[in-house]
Amino acid sequence: MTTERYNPRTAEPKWQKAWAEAKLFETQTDAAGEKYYVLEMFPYPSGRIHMGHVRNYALGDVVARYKRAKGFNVLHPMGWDAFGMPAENAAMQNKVHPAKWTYENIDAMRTQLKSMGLSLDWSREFATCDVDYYHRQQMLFLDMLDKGLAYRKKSKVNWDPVDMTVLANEQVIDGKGWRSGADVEQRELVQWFFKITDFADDLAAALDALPNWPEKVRLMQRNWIGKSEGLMLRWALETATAPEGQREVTVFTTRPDTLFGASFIAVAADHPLAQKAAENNPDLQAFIAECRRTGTSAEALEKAEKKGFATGIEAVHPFDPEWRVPVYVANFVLMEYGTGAVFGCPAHDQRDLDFARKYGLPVKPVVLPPHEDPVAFSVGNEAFTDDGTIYNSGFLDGKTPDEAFEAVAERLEATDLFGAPQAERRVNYRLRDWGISRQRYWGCPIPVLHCESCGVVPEARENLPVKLPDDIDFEKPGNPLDRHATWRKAICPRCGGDASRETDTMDTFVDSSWYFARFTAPRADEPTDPQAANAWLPVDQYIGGIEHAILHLLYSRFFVRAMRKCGHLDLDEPFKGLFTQGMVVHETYRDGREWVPPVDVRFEEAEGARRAIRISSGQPIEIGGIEKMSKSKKNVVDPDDIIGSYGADTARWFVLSDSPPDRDVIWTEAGVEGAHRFVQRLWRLVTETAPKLRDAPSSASGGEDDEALTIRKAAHRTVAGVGEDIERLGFNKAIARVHELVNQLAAAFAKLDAGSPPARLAAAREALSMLVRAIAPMMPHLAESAWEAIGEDGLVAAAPWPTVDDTLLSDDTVTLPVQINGKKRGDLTVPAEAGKADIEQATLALDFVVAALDGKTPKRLVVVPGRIVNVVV
Ligand code: ANZ
Ligand code: ZN
Repeated sequence: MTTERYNPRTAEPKWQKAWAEAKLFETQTDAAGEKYYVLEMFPYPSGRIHMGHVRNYALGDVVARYKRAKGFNVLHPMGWDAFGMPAENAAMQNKVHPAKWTYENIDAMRTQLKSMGLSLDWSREFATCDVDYYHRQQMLFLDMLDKGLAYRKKSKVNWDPVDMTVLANEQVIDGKGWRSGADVEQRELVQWFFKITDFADDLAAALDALPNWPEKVRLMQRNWIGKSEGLMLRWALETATAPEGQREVTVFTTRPDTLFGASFIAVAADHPLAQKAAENNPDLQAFIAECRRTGTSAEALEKAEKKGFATGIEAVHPFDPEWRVPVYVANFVLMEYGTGAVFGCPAHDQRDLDFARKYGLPVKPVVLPPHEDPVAFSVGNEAFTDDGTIYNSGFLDGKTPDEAFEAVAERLEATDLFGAPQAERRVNYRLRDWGISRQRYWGCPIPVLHCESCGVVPEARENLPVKLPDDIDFEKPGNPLDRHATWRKAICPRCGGDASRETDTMDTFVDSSWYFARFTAPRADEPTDPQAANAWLPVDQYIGGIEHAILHLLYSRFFVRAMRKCGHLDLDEPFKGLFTQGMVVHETYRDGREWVPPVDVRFEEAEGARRAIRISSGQPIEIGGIEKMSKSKKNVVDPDDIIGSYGADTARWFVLSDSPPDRDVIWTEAGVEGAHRFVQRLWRLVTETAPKLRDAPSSASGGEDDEALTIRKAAHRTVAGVGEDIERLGFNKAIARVHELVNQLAAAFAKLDAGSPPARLAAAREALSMLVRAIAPMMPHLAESAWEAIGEDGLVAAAPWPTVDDTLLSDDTVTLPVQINGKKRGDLTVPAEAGKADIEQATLALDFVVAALDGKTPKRLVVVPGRIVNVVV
């Protein structure tokens, strides 16, 4: 009998259309079933989807389809993170309007995503650059302004004088603007901020309530928030050395236990004491100016050489009025952290040690490492930062650092200095408020006005949205909104006088901080419909790249807290489960200094080695390392090409099958071909078996037929295992099970004919139907074609997950690895009591063994019951 090959090019569009027409994936909030919200991080509309998207969306789609089959009311939406610089760059380079560029890209990428057969609710689609969306974002902004969660303050920024814009720290490379290459300046600008620090404690503490997040992401967030408990400690200044009017300096320290090891005080260049001291000191003024030229970021300071300037001021040790320590201005102290002043204890802090060695300051150890001799111990060029026993420290001697911390805190809290306690406990956070002002066009306008008489005035709600003007020019650098002829002119909603619009737009991270909430009621007049938001949120499973582990997730966590305060939803956390997928990587190819794309490469086997030949030149080229697919190394494979030649199911199957989803997957042509062969094999199995089952009884019981029971057990076990694997996001394991089941069924079905016992035919029919439903989340199109071929009703995408008969799961079979010439090629599952002869026979029926033998008899067949089978060909 001949069967036609499965043709994804006709089948896939057909099923996509059928799903769309049946509105299968359009979700109603009040539909039956427990809610399940699965979301993949929405894409930036760069123009085309890449393999990373394919992997991300395939992962989420398996979960969505599986949960739907399990009876959940599944929300699986898609949209576009559509504001941002690339659209403006395109406008500058290609003279195309950012909106046109963005929406054309969205159209192209939507078509691509649809060709993947994703079970998305497209009726909820939006782009963050839609007026409808940013209108609601402006409403949120005004609410946050009301609640004191948005405010303006002066802050230091990296200013690119050529592009005339503020740059993020990451956009400053070696002190130069990433695009312009110009020397970046530090400027003070009035900027808008969100008060994320209001929630610092909760954002850190609530991480413990997120067990379904990767531990490493929680750790990264915790470090980013950087909670530290310490003391605000006031030091008196020696009057004779202090600038006029200055009598004390307050430091923030987390190590008051090391106070007897203090050897200097250092303050930031912008600290008021430094400013005062510099008034009559040009050298200090010059030093301060030099400090300001280093970047603002903590990383920049970390890398810079530690430098200080002795001010001549002396501070009095809190525990000894005779003991004086010198005060320095130092480039490594950040004005924005703590108090902008520290005391240095060189023996127990590496930075302080480097500084002390450079300026010849004392290094007195006060924490003795375990098992060290107090007389002999000294610190060389490495500070001792671990735990030990306090010594050289008067009343603290013999205590642990924690005990000493307490003792110092208690004593200094009770000590008076100029009429107030000398120390106070303080919790400090590394987290800073979130600066959201961007001097860009393609972003959400901040809806406020500047009025000459009223100052900063929020735009009236009824005047929203503040729409971006369409007529803009990108001829000159800087913010096009600033130089627009009329857009800025507005009327003050408070006094009716002339006002001008704020021209800053919001950081695009704002757009992505609440989109998951908008999806729950995408057309609501208010930013959310609180009922829908509370019904759907939190997102049960969020899936995306680890590159968003910190900012995007933290900002979203802040947003649900802010939105709760404004009454838009009532929710602790936005994402209950988080999964960060690995990258898609590929070999690189090099022709001299030129990178060669995989499509221009073919391979030859020469002397047992694999050689790469450049197709266009016929010349051998170098095979490089396996790296993340990137345009710069040209090691990219276009999803369109793969879907065009093999179909979406093959692409989905391959990205899901090859490695655990949190690891990188290596894209290989051979792997894709293997996936495609499997698609065809499944199709053959279904279409060759279906006709034999036409008269099979519809209910399978197994009965007394052993073979029927074996078939049923295999199917039920596989489905149970696949379900568990999908729940745990172990897709590669689920796929391995399907492979095994197909091997078993192929062997069993080959022996079937219309005259086989009815029980066996019924078991086969049941197994086939279960197999089709088990692959449906991963290969939804092939599954539909197969569903139709076996004569089932309706769409498999709407069919329930097969019910597993637990009595068939008991473990009286064993699975043995099967090797061919010593290399594992597959598995064999046999009844636990199977003897050597049974196992031999079953091995020889495995189709990969049949293929390897190619009609010959094996040289040897080694069976170790319960352990392994080896076929020597
Ligand atoms: C004395 C000391 C002794 C310190 C010692 C450390 C080790 P975390 O944990 O990150 O909060 N520090 C405080 N403010 C600073 C600023 N504005 N710029 C640079 N450094 C600053 O770090 C707190 C510690 O970092 C503080 O404790 C202070 O140095 C320093 F053996 O005080 B410590
Ligand atoms: Zn006014």
